[in-house]
Amino acid sequence: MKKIIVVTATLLSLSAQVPSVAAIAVKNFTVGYTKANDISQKSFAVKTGEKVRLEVNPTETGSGCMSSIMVPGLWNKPQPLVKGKKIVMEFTPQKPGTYKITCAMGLQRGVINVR
Ligand SMILES: [Cu+2]
Repeated sequence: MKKIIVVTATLLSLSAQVPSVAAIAVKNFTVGYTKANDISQKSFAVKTGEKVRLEVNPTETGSGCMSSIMVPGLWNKPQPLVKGKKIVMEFTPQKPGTYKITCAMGLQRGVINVR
């Protein structure tokens, strides 16, 4: 009985040393948005296989054509730009290339370079 307890305790201490999934690196970008300047950073560089988290914090509500944001090929669901409403787009690029950041109809406002 004593032996079983010792083995169990050893296994528990070993498993505690295995890195958790949460330790995987995420490339974080936090940008603002205004109608006059659009997103506050227009160009982003990331690596294939790297998890990307792109956060947009609009301080104004968009109107007309550029009032939504998406990244065709990486984030395909247009998100409305609404004052005070945080947008979070998370994706892991699988192929190198140049991905446009656009409005819902595909007009370019920025770029994500994946190498
Ligand atoms: Cu548009």
